This record gives sequence, C-alpha cells and structure tokens, in this order.
Amino acid sequence: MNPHASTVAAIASAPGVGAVSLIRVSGPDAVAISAQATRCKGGLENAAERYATLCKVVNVQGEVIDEVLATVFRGTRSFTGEEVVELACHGGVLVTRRVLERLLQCGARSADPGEFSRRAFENGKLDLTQAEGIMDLISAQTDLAMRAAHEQMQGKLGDQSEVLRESLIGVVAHVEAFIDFPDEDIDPDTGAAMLKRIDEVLSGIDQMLSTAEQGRILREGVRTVICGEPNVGKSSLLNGLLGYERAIVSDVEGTTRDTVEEVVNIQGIPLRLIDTAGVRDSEDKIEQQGIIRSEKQIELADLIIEVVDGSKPGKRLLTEEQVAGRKHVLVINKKDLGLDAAWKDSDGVQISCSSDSAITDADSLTLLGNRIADILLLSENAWGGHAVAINARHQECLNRGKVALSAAREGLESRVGAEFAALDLRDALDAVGEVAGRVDTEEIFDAIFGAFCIGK
Ligand SMILES: Nc1nc2c(ncn2[C@@H]2O[C@H](COP(=O)(O)OP(=O)(O)OP(=O)(O)O)[C@@H](O)[C@H]2O)c(=O)[nH]1
Ligand SMILES: [Mg+2]
Repeated sequence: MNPHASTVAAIASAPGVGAVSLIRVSGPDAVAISAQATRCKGGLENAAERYATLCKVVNVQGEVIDEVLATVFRGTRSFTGEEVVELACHGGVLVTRRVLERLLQCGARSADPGEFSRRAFENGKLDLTQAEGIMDLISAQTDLAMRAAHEQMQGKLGDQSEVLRESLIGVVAHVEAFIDFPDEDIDPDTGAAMLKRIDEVLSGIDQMLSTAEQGRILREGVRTVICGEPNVGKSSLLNGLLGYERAIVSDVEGTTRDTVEEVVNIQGIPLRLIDTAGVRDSEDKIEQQGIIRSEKQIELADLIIEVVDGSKPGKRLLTEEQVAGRKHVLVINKKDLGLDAAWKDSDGVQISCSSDSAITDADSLTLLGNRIADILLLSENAWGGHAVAINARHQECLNRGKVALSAAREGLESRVGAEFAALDLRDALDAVGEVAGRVDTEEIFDAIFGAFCIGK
C-alpha cells in the first residue's frame, strides 16, 4: 500500500460543453478542501456519505461560482481507495474550469493523467489488468471488445495470471528452501513432481499467450485487405459491408487507384477494411502505383478478402502458396449473374453485392461475416472458451516468463544446480507477476517459512 500525502483534483468528464461535468477530488484532504470551496447546510465536512449534497462553490470573496451536487466517499470505500469527493457541476467549459481552479486554490493538486487509476492500483483496489480493462472499455468500438474489457475489469485476466504466479511461488519456495536449509530434511521435490508443476505453469502461460491475437484484434481492429483483379466488385463489397457508398464503383476496369480505408463492425469485430486497386498488367503510370500499393497491403494484412467475378471463368489473383499460412477468405461475387462452372466446386463464399439494392443479397453478406468471424477465431462459439484476451504488454511479460521458466526446467532436469534454477524461477515469477502488477518477494518468504515450518 502506498498512501498518498497529496490530494489531487481533475475534471473526470469529457472536455467540451455538456449538461453536467464531473470533477473528482481524491486524497487525505479531499473533504476538507471541498468543504472549504463550498457552502452548504451543515458544511460538506458533515455531509452524509454516498448521498448527493446540494452546495454552492464559492470563490475567496464568497461569490458563487456554481451550484453543484457533491458526493462524499470516506475512508477507503471509493474508486481510488482514498477519501473522495465528486462534484457534479454545470457542464460549461468555463464554469467547470473555475470550479476546478477553486479546488486547486484550496489546496488540491492537479492530477496527472491516469493518477486516479494509479492510486486505485497502489491502494490495492485494482490490479494492473483491471486498470487496463477500464482503458479498453473506454476505447472499445464494438460489443465484443466491450465484453472482453468487462471480463478484464472483473479481474478474470488478473486471476488467471495469479493462479500461475501462486503455483510458481510454491515451486520457488521448494527450491529455495532446499538451497537455504540443506540440513533440514526438505524434500527438494525436484524429480518428476517438480517438473510436472513447471509444465503445468508453462501450459497455462501458453494458453494465455494463445489469446494475444484476439486481444490485438479486439483492441486495434483487423487489417483487412480486399483484393482481386479489376472490376470484380471489390469497391462494391467495401460499400456493402459499410452500408454506404464510400468508394467509387463503375464498370470501367481500374476505377480504384488509391487505397480506401474504413472501419466496419462485423459481428462485434472491428475490421479496418482496405479497398485496393485491381491488380493487372497496366501501362497506366497512376494505376501501376495503385497496384504496387495493393501488393504492399496484401503483404501487411491480417486478413485477406480475395474477390473474384463468379460469372466469368477467370482465375484467382493469389496462388495457394501466397495464401498459405495467412488468414484468407475467397469471395465469389456476382452470383446473381449465374455462377460459371469454374467456381462450382470452390469453397469460396458466394455473394452478390452492388449499389443496386435489387442485386445485393444481404444474407450472403451475413454468411461472409460468419466466415470471417470463424477465420479470426472470434465467432461467438469460439469466444465462449476464452474469458480474456491479453494485450501486448501481457504478452511480453508472459513470453519473458516462459523463457525463464523453460530455462529453470532445463536446469532442474539436467541437475546443473538448484541455485541457477532458483534464479530463473525468480525471473519467471517476476515476469508473470508483472501481468497484474504484483512483484513481491515478501510472499515467497511467507511461503517458505509457512509451508515448511523451519522454526529453529
Ligand atoms: N450484377 C452484379 N454486378 C456487380 C456486383 N458487384 C459489383 N458489380 C458491378 O461490377 C462493376 C465493378 O464493380 P467495382 O466495385 O467498381 O469493382 P472493383 O473490383 O472495385 O473494380 P476496380 O476498382 O476497377 O478494380 C460495377 O459496374 C458494379 O456495379 C454483383 O454482385 N452483381
Ligand atoms: Mg474498385
């Protein structure tokens, strides 16, 4: 616990004009400072906790700045785990700023970015993953991203890493006790049992690591490139998925020259759709530039939507080698014109998608959405299995933990020496602990002395 000496204040609502603005004050003098800045019956210092109290914010001359509703949270029963006052004032930019200035005049310090969450973390109200979950929730653009953020705020990710960390503490305790107290009759638990415990943690780490890609997709969106030969209907598909005419569509081959990018929500998954110039041999310099960009986009994509004109024999733009190991879906467009025999046995998704609503087949676009969700392992069914989706920071910690733990395992197995294994195990423990922001050696001592009763 890190009790903070200072009391901080900040505007908690979004900048700009609104009906109400919220100003938060947190720290040991939150109530005293707010009471000094306000006038109300009985004084804010005596206000009932967790009830809205009507009061006036006044300047040093006693002139009213605004009438506000103040809510007092005493002791540790607040978001930050400190004394907190929340002032709901009128939502003008100037009035909000004046109320904040008055609180600063009365002794509060302007809060740093994220300082309220930081205090909540340091006061043990949240672990790091929960604090990150709040940020994810605020920036979520789709329902699925919101759901994942909620799970994280509930502490599911922190709990998972905590289970692994606790197992590791047990392992470290055994190995360190064996080193530190060689005369005690401590079973080093090396051998098979120890390795089995390490393997269990390693597989737990792998399981968490396997959610990294879903996590990145939910947070950042899937880079999805729509590619194909000219005139197959790439821009029509972009427009169809977006629901409005974003890209120019025409029957002239080579209509799209530059890439066009838009975010679309497909079954709760944010796709960053990139429409590209149709790829063909062209003499036109501008078109050539567009084609080079298309090829670059295909290389960078998380997901490739390759479109072909199903009404013509034609061939695919990409070879099997080019799509091997990539997330790829083949879209056979213009099925309304009748499917050419060349595509009859293909497992591509058949669609019709045009600015002419009589031609567009909405159901076929839904089927395409399902296929995309399946490919991304983010369909409702697949998602059900994972409560969490880790972010890049968690991934880095877990990878570091995995390397250290694998080294410890090797050391124990080849009996190089318990000391080296213990160092690696400590590194692994720290790395896994970093996921939830817990790095505490005190606990290891507790585990050693508690579990082995070394009390001489
Ligand atoms: N009948 C029918 N026509 C379609 C369909 N999809 C697209 N078209 C037509 O095909 C032509 C080309 O469509 P675009 O979407 O511009 O094709 P594109 O692949 O973006 O073409 P480029 O940008 O030139 O590479 C247009 O005349 C569209 O109206 C479809 O499902 N059915
Ligand atoms: Mg186009």
